[in-house]
Amino acid sequence: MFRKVLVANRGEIAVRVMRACEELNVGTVAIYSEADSESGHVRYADEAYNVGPARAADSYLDHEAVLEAARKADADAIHPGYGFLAENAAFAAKVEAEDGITWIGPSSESMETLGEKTKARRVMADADVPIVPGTTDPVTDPDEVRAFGDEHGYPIAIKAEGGGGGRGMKVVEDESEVADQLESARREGEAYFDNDSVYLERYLEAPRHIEVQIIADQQGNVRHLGERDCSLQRRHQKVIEEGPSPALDDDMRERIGEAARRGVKASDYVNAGTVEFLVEGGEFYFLEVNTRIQVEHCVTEEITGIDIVKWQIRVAAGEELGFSQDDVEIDGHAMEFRINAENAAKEFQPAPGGKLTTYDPPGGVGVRLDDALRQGDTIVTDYDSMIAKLIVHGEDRDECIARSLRALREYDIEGVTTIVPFHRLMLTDETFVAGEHTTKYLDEELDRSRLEEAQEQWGTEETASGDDEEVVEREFTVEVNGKRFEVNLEERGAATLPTASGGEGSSGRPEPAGGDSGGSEAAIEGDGERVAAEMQGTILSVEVEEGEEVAAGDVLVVLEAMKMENDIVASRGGTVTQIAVSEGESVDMGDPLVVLE
Ligand code: MV4
Repeated sequence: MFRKVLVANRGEIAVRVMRACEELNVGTVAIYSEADSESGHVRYADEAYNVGPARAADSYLDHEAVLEAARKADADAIHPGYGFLAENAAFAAKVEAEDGITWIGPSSESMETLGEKTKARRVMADADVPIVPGTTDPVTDPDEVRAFGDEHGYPIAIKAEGGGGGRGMKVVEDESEVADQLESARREGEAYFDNDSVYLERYLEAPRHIEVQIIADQQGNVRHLGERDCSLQRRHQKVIEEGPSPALDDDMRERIGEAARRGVKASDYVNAGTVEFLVEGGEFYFLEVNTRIQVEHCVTEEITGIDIVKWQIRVAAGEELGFSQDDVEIDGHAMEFRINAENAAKEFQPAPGGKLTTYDPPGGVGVRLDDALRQGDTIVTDYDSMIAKLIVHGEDRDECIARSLRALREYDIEGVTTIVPFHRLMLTDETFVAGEHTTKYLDEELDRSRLEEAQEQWGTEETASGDDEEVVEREFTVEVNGKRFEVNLEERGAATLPTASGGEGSSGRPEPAGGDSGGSEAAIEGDGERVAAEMQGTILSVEVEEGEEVAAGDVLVVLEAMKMENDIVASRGGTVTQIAVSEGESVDMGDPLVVLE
């Protein structure tokens, strides 16, 4: 077993992995960016290393910085969590090549193989796993698409080889759209994934999203741990996950689990993974493999009693799985509610960070809270709007729903807006309670006015800018047993010393870079209102032109961040006098996007 594991992540998943380490009597190392110096995962770890500034590309995603922290800490394993570097085959390969440090996760080769969508489809088809009718090789010619349409009918999904999650899919409704959509899919594939290969699938109109949890050891044992239903999504973002699925009967449950096992076994896969399927018309079809632990793994842990993260660590250390497939039993029902700092009544707009003036999570029978927060923390929203996960277990789905309502009523959060009101609404929504929602329900069917009512009834106000206490940094030289150390101390709440240049916001941190971080090149002129990026991300589209009149609420720019599409809207009417960004550009929090007079 390892002595010390570096968790290359932050927030709730970092604490979750560290808890598994603690139970295995393994030391824990955290990494943190400047934005996270006071965060919960740093508090929890035995030791912590700064890997860089707030910008993820310069800290959590910086391969060398993370590896250097592992070397400095003398860690003998790295757990990536999810997101960040969790499915980065190049980084996994670097860790595999590093003497004395083990990668806790599937091999970089498995990531490469299963990350290439057409190859994954071939592997699955060869293992007799049903795939969506389509091609297992890339297509380049519109005539290939038309021929596919003649055979299988429309609509057709054109998917990017390197895509996944919510990106890289175009839907062709009829033959007239073939050439444009094929060109658009290839262009976006090149822009976003550096890979213009695309393949075809018959488009399923309103599927459910069912995924099967897998764990495999180095001795060739592969177990499935049942399925999760992740059909309740908004713009490809999961919000509530549950298990077992209310849409599967026992026969399909058995078949989909065994299909996942066959597919993973054929891939020589080791460690934890998830096989995603689309389910429609009583059939299931392979979609893709996620080669990491997932946000929603807790649902499976609660209905099987199996600690997946501990098995990840033990399998990486060479241990054999200690249970057979027949030992895996599904007990009761569980739901996971992602507690996102977003305002569901405002198109799930990310809420500004703030001080958690009240943080009083629920408890009691069947209630699990995975977070890295305590009252008084300042919410860091540089990376992901999810601040916690509430997981609830009941003896059946009805009890799970009743218990979840009780837990959400108890969940007292003040100081930042969250989607708790949305969750309380869904637990009284007829379609969701009946388990009849599909992946399109939130985006196309739910009445938006009900979100506003829920926010009115159960929402909390955001604090203003929060009375951030002053942070004063002082440098000291200390001598211990004759050895001198230079030490930087941060004093919170102390009187601010007069500084020569100022240049820091109330937070005590430097203001976000002013557009010189790979963001807008144009100098911003004039004294109009500067509409700035609320978070780091990539410009998906610019929806206005210079000189255009806009009204309050009009979408100016769509920013892709935290795997979500975020509409940046005009707060008031005006004329667009300058556009500082263009499609595909990356921007940092605070970078100017548009100027309105
Ligand atoms: C599909 C599909 C329908 N038919 N493929 C969305 C992103 C990527 N994970 C695959 N996705 C889909 N692929 C075919 N052939 C519908 C979706 C889809 C979806 C899938 C799962 C969960 C949520 C979704 C939301 C919209 C579309």
